[in-house]
Amino acid sequence: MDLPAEELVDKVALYAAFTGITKPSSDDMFFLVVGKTGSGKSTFISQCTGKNVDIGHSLRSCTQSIEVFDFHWLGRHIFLIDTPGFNDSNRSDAEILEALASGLSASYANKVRIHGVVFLHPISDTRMSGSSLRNIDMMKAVCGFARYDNLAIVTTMWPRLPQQNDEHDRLESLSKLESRYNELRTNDRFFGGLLRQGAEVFKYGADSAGKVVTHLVYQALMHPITALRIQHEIVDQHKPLSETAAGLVIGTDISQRMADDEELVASLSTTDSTDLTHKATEHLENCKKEMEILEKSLHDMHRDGKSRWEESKVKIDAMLDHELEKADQELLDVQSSKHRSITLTDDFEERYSHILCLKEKVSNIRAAQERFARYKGHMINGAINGLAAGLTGGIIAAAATGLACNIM
Ligand SMILES: Nc1nc2c(ncn2[C@@H]2O[C@H](COP(=O)(O)OP(=O)(O)O)[C@@H](O)[C@H]2O)c(=O)[nH]1
Ligand SMILES: [Mg+2]
Repeated sequence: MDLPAEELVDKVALYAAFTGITKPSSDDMFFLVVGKTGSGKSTFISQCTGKNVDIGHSLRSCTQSIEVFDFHWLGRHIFLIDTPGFNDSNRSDAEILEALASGLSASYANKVRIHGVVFLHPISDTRMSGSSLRNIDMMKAVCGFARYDNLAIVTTMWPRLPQQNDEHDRLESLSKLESRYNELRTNDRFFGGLLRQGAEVFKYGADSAGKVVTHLVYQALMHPITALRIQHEIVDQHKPLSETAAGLVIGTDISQRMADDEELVASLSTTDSTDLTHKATEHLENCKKEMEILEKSLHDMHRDGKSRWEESKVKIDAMLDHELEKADQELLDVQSSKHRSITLTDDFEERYSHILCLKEKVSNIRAAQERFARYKGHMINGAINGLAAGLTGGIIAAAATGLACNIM
């Protein structure tokens, strides 16, 4: 079983691959996985990787930041980049865009290419909710492809098992879902235009995650992507987030909300609605904070990322030290027979295998520390690319913070 410390360093290694700190091989492929919270991103990734991805069964969004997963398929090393959905209850769209843009810019600056995009959409959405539309708009703004051959739209949440006793109801609900599916495929406000521009649509369940990945691998070989629009805008054109297509979508929305709040505050100032004034003022402050995030340039994200990395580095080191100390102590106790259960059973074989197990644990943590020290060196010295290393630091820092919460 993997130790938390090892998992942590594995995460660092996957981020290092995505952001080009360690050079990927020319056969490696990187796919973005996007869609609103609860659309089934983690479930899809779990099916691909066979690994335990944090699948959200509550309203809380599990992926607070970008997370990277990997597996082998068709003889290639495939990386899936799990992204947080826009219009989420936990984080503002500006924060989500910043996380996405920092990761994608670092990656592009270090010559790692995105090979395709998986967009998940729950067919169970009875009508197109605001968050579904927002996520479609943001995907288009972030990618900005001339053609969408490298996009797989995966509809999720199709009914699973047929219920024999309510066949009539099942057929009726299926036929409703099918007509919704057809509307999604034909209406340009949804996926119509994207499909005409080369995107492919899948039904998750009837179509496996492997089929989707296979499609994207072949598309990537036939239609390689040079850059996503947001990567080009930030890295090549030096635009701040607010001037990118994705930043403009969010910025317009924030400006509208600010105008509404200002109007509300002005109308309330002469009345006695203290609570409402307080709420509107607080909301206005949050909007201003979001606007400040959008003002960030590549340089600002680099600086912030670097300082977050410095903080997280200390935290990760402390976690590794703590784990090693605990395992060392446990080993000492067992070796000196202080461990009660072992003394009581007095079973030589059991004791011997326990000692071996603990020795392996200690050596695994030491190996994790060594691996981490190597990545740390790259980040600190900017050995590969000073600019991107700082950005990567920010992303790893975000991941490390999330992991620290899980572990402690
Ligand atoms: N019925 C059904 N449930 C699903 C499907 N995909 C995901 N879920 C469930 O929907 C919830 C949210 O899925 P998750 O993968 O965490 O979504 P994420 O927020 O996009 O990562 C979880 O409870 C999943 O078990 C699907 O295709 N069909
Ligand atoms: Mg998830």
